[in-house]
Amino acid sequence: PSAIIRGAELHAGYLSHEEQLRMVKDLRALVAAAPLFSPVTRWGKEMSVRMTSAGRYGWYSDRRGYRYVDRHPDGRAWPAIPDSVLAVWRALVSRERDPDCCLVNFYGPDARMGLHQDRDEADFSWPVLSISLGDDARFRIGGTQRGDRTESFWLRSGDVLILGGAARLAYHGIDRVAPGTSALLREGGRINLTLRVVD
Ligand code: MD3
Ligand code: FE
Repeated sequence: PSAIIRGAELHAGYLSHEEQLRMVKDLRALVAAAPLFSPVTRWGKEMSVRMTSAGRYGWYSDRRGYRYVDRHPDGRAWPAIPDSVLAVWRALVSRERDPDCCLVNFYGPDARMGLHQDRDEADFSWPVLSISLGDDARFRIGGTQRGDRTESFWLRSGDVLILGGAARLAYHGIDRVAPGTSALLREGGRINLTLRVVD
């Protein structure tokens, strides 16, 4: 890794431009099979980040709360995780076990993700792997308690972040994206992929 920040392993510039273009092409097919939607929190508020998933499970939220589900809200099964994405997991995390879920987060210019923990998965000994594509984003990470001091850094297109060990249960979020900082996506914005073992 190029840096370790609060236990998070940053592989800055891990993906070449060609690899990023390949991934965006695969993600366009993914989104055609599983359209982006705006999850609603249990408080009835629409999230500013649009989402979809691939793999055995996808992440979903509505007024009943958030959970992993085996189908897209339109009733179709989630598409397979693209090989271009699996290759990153296999190189950096495991050749033994593939992830169950690839959550796709799309950030327009005003999207944000508040500070939260990811704890809906059964086994926290598996890390979460995150891939950033498109515009730069200000990422914030703290400790395992909500009140712990936080640190922020920029995530840029092609960066890979691995959250394992103590960082697996760290509070984290996206404060803002910086519009127009990348030309990778013709529509602009930012895509974050997170690969997870769910059960
Ligand atoms: C730290 N996504 O989908 S990725 C999420 O950029 C999420 O869309 C952000 O937080 C995004 O849940 C941040 C980096 C990340 C992902 C998972 C983590 C950081 C994490 C899990 C545990 C600790
Ligand atoms: Fe998260």
